[in-house]
Amino acid sequence: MPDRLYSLRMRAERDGEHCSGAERIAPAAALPALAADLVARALAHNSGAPEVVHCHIDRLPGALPCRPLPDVRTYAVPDWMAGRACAKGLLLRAGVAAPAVDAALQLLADGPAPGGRIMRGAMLIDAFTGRRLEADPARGVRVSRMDLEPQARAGILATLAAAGLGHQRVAEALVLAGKVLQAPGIIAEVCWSDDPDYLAGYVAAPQVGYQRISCLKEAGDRHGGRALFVRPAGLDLPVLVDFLERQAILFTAPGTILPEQPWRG
Ligand code: WAQ
Ligand code: MG
Repeated sequence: MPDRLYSLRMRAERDGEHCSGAERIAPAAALPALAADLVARALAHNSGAPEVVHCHIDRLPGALPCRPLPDVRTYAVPDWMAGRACAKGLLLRAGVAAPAVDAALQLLADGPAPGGRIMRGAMLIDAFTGRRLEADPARGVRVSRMDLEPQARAGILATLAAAGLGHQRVAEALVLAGKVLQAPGIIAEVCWSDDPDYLAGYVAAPQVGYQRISCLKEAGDRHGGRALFVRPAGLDLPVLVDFLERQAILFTAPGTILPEQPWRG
């Protein structure tokens, strides 16, 4: 019987606004060092010192579902405006209606929480109307309880690094998008960081996987976030939110990693 695994969740805030967060799954023996790492990360985050750091550990059920990570493509764009056009094209291709794409990209650009602030979680957006579905527009839905499988972790990170994708943000975003793409009723996700120095982002969709876009915002821009587009027909919102927030999932292998290509619209 393998060791039971635990979910470790960290998130930091200041003045009620999200600063940073992380999601890990690990055996008990790894938790003290991992918790110390995540607390150090919360305190060192370049958005400034947090006021509150939440660290939450809970034990997971015995057998967790295991999946491969999504395939990865990278589209090279000359600047953030071309990047937004690329994101729009990829979202339309995934089946999101134009008004929903435009509404989501505008919200991410302006700050999707009330007052133009950063959200703690993701927006849930009706893929046809663009209407927001999450109960609390400041909190959003926090995708939680997902990680690389502990035994497979080093190998997957080495594969990503060998493909030029060694930045910690890439692995974390791939794991998050990997879980989102398994969720019932999801058509696509779009994301860029709130970090003013990290300009790449992605559009993920079930048929194509994780499509990186080399630049989605201007250097120095503190806005960012995530929008998950949901098919309204047959939607069971509580089931979807429970899956995203509570159902644990592990990733055991990398997907196919394709070479960078220019975006040709
Ligand atoms: N669940 C839902 N939303 C989240 C979560 C989560 N677990 N973590 C972060 N967010 C939202 C929240 O609104 C953040 O402000 C926003 O996403 C951005 O988070 O391939 O680093 O951690 O080069 O700043 C993507 C591209 C990087 C990586 C994304 O996001 C690549 C990134 P950040
Ligand atoms: Mg961030």
